[in-house]
Amino acid sequence: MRLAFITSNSGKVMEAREYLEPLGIEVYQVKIGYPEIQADTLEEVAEYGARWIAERFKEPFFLDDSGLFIEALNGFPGVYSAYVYRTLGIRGILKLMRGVENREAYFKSVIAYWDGELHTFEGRVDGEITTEPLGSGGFGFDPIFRPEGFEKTFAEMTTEEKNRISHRGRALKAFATWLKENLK
Ligand code: ITT
Ligand code: NA
Repeated sequence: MRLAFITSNSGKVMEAREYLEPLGIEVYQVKIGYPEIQADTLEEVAEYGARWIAERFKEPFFLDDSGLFIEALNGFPGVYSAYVYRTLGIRGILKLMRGVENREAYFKSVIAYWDGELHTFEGRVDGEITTEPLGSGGFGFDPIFRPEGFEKTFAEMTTEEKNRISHRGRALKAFATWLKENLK
């Protein structure tokens, strides 16, 4: 089976392939932009995007809306993570966090799968914001996020290591489990 992943982000596609290809699901990237509405939750953004795509794309697909939630910043950048990444970048986040003691943060992913109906899968990972960027793997905020219980940032891990514990890996795991049950 082939499944479309609607995303502009090829790092996400790499991670999804690791989970879904062993199930015999070939993931192909489709770069159709969709409106990311201003909403309070990733779920709302993902659901709106999926319904918008479903009007235009006539095969089963999934998309992923993710965000980095920093406790000391009251959850910022959260649902605004893509915009903040493009504007402030990781340097900007480190600057906002300069001198801040509480460095707790989490990543969250919501995967929305559309097969005529909407199905959503979530994952979260807790960790902390480093004081400098470390590592060159991964993408996005990976160089400044160190998951709880690890000495390395996501950018210092292989895709496989990151996937095993990450927000997206957990959402993908739930998605893969559901597909195994429901694609029979
Ligand atoms: P889409 O086309 O799939 O929406 P995007 O990169 O805009 O791609 P999101 O809106 O879901 O994706 O992501 C919000 C921001 O958070 C964006 O800047 C990403 O680079 C970043 N991000 C998402 N997942 C991440 C991860 O696993 N590690 C580091 N940064 C991540
Ligand atoms: Na996005």
